[in-house]
This record gives sequence, C-alpha cells and structure tokens, in this order.
Amino acid sequence: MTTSPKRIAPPIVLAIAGSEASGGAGAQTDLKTFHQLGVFGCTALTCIVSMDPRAGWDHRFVPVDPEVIHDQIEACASVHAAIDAVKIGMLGTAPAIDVVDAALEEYAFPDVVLDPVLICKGQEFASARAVDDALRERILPRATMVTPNLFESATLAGMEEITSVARLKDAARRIHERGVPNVLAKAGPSLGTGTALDVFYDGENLEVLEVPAVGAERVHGAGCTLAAAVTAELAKGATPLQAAVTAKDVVSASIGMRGNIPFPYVYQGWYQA
Ligand code: PXL
Repeated sequence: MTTSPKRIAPPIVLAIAGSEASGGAGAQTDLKTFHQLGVFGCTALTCIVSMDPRAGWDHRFVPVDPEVIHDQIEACASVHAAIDAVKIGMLGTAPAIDVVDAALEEYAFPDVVLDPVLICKGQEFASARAVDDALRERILPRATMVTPNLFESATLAGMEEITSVARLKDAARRIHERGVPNVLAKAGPSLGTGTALDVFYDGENLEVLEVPAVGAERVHGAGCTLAAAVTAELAKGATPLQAAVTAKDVVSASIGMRGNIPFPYVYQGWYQA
C-alpha cells in the first residue's frame, strides 16, 4: 500500500478584478500569478474587457451587474474557510466601487492590496473622472497596500507629473499620509535609470527597490502581475517589503511574450522562486 504525501492547504487569495479576454492582464493574470506562487485563487469579476483589433486595441468595456459582483464576493468568502488576502484591480464603474466598498466593510479581509487602475483606454473621460474620485475616496482608505504607477501616484498624491526619484519618494509619503499603511509607488523603467525602479514606504522605511530593467517598453499586464504577486506573498506571511521585493522578481521573470499588440506581455510560468 502506498501512502500519499502530506498535503498542506495553500493560502486563499481573492482577486476583485476585470476580465481581460486575451489573458494578458486583469483577473486571468491574477489567477496565473497566484497559482505560480502557490496560493489558491478565486475571483469576483467586475467587468469584461475585450481589446479591439480594429481600433488600436481600444478596450471594449462591459460592466458586470453590481449585484453579481456582490454575489461573487459572497460566494468566495462563503466557500473558503478564510480569505487570507484580497487584490483589487479594475473596478471600472461607480456602482462597482459601491458594492466593493460595502463588501470590504462586511468581510473585513485581513490584507487588501489595491492596484488603483485609474483610466481604462476607451472609457469616456468624464465617467473615468467620477470613478477615479470614488476609488480614491472609498477604496483607497480600505487598502493595506497600494501599488500605483507614475500617473496614478501623481493623481493620488495630488502632484504634477513625477519625473524624478525624489518626487516619487515624495508621492509615496503623501499617499501614506492619506492613510494607506504600505505604499509601493512604481516607476518601472520610466525614469530612465536603466533599472525597473519602485519606491516602498511604510511610514518608517523608505526604500528604493531596483532590479535590472527588462527592455524600456511598457509591458501589458506587468502592473497586474506585480500587485497579484504582492498579494500572494502577503497571504503566505511575507512582510509588505519582502512581498514587494519578490513581486519585482516575479515581474522581471515574466516579461517576454510577443503577439500582435505593439508591446510585450507577461507569462508568469517563467518565474522560479
Ligand atoms: O493592466 C491594467 C488592466 C487591469 N484590468 C483589466 C485590464 C487592464 C489593462 O488592459 O484590461 C481588466
């Protein structure tokens, strides 16, 4: 008779995010990242995005009924013994933000990582503005960690364009002052340092995290992968700083898929711990 190896149940992680059909970003990317890092992923889809090959890869955007977003979060929180961490990606509409806000209040999940996806290509600017304001006022205060890119950092910090490491540090401090315990303000390769550079701030430690840049182009799905990896690592017990360091390695290892869109995208399966 053979004995089966002892199996340890993985941490459970929930992504509240949009579907990006091609698998390059959004909830699909979150699930792949979770799996690669050894955590069990579940999802509440907030919207369905299909890139349009006939319109410069604009995002065709269909919101999910807010009640259905609620039901998915309820299902995830009810099926599993516990949700160890939550990643929030694209919410897309003010009604989606309302239900997610209420669910975060109801379930009081231990770790909430917010990737503050502000503007979606193809969205009306006026509605995007209302969504950005709701995200900043309602969801940001509920996050235990936030991972804004340069544009999102400037918006959240109320600053002009961020063009230097000094200003990125300043933005991280200001976002922390808005009540987010851990801030990972991302520049990636965009400050021309030859590295992928992000600033971490937790109110005490202000760390510049740098790894060699993999190319200089923007990478589709890199931000989703980074935030999903941070969430997975937090669920496994890493400190926020350790989670950020590992997440940067995950992103570096994942860059390199090429298809017909004009920029590279990510495959998380290349990462090895
Ligand atoms: O990468 C940001 C992002 C997040 N979520 C969804 C997306 C995108 C970008 O395309 O489609 C659903």
